[in-house]
Amino acid sequence: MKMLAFDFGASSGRGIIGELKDNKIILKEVHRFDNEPVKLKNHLQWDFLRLVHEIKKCLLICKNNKEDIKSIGIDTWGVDYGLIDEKGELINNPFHYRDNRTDDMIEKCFEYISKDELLYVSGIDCNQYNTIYQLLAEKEDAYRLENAVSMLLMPDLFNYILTGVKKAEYTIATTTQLYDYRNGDWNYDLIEKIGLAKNIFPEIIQPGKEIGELTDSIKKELDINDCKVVSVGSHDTSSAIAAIPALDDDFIFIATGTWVMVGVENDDILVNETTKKYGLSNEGGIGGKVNLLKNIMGLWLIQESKRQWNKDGINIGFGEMVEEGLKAETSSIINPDDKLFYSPSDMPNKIKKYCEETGQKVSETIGEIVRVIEESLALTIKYTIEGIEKATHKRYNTIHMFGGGIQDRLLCQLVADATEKEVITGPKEATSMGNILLQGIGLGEIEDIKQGRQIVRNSIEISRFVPENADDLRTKYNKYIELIK
Ligand code: LFR
Repeated sequence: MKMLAFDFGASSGRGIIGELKDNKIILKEVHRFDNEPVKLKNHLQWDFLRLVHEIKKCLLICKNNKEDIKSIGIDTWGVDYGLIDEKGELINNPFHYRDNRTDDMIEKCFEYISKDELLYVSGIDCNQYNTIYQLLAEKEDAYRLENAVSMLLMPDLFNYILTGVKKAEYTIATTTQLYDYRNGDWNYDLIEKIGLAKNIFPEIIQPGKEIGELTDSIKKELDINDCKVVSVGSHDTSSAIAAIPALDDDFIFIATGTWVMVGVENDDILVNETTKKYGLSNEGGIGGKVNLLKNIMGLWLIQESKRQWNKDGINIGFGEMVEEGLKAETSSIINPDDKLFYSPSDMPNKIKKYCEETGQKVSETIGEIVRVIEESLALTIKYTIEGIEKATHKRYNTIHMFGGGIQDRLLCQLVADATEKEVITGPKEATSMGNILLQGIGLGEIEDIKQGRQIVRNSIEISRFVPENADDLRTKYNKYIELIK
């Protein structure tokens, strides 16, 4: 039984076939492509047509390889969306969450609702990329909203293109900051309050449900058979968490990729003074769980440094960068979440500038810069875990770390050293695995997440990192706390 997962990240996308066999899940990557935003005049936008093209290309590869695909599931990064007009057409390319149109929108939003109330009703921290601020920015060029009959978040938009069905999947809906956990539906009061039309928000569906079949037009164009499209944890973070190979319930998770998400699974949303202080969010999870987490500006800093070095003619890859970082030493620390690092442009220079302005030794070499970024990420992770432990009044002994970033053994070791906890790593392709598990649940092949996690455990090799050199980071942690004050 084969299922196809599309996993769109903010820098690349993948088409992966997952097969369930002997209580194991076998993944085969069939297509990988770049997802590079385009600056069109003044705004950073997603190349949506290209992404649809890549989906079709992948479906053709599957057809030519005679893969018998039973279903398709799509997951993407959070918060971004497209607007659909009354004829069913996409009004414009979806904006990138890093576009600067939301720069002043958080303050604007507080004209309608206080920060405290917003945090309590949405459970989500006020990050400028959240859909709520993007929609407020959208109001400044109202013609698009005036013509919109639906707002579809990215995975919902792809599902719509494939099936013609407009639905809002729960996990991705919670990233908007417009979802109301108390009613289990869109927060229509808030939507009205900020001046948006209620009817553009589609009906919410849970993960693991059938959305529809491929449209006739796609089947005809590609000459392919019927295939179901199933809702998965369509927010990539939620799919990845579904695939944690955990045997018990109490663990810290660290999802690694462009962003690093540090959190725990809870049964309900949790908002208190501590979650507010630490900037924690409650994002919709799988199987009724709510993921209390913080988004940390993760490997984005590494990706952007690489991009700059490559642009400058230094032909270095991620693996070599990690090797350089392993050999280097640094005394400097940055706050990875500083606004300075948010938008794309010369990252190594920004890091140098940050060190200079904070009176620290300026990192010069590639190794030093990689080391500064990764030690600082590990310290931010430690800080966040402290916040989570305080907020939940619990102590967690195990950390599960997964996603593409676990290939970076420097980062995994630094996390163990900084937190002084054991780190279990795997799977690397957590998001695709979670996506496939949810399709399996949707098709009745897997009972629930518990069984799904056991299947993941049977399927992968996990590695362990134990704290080795805690002293150095313990000293640096005090400096980090001073820095973020
Ligand atoms: C991770 C992620 C984060 C979200 C960020 C921007 O890929 O989905 O959860 O906050 O992307 O959408």
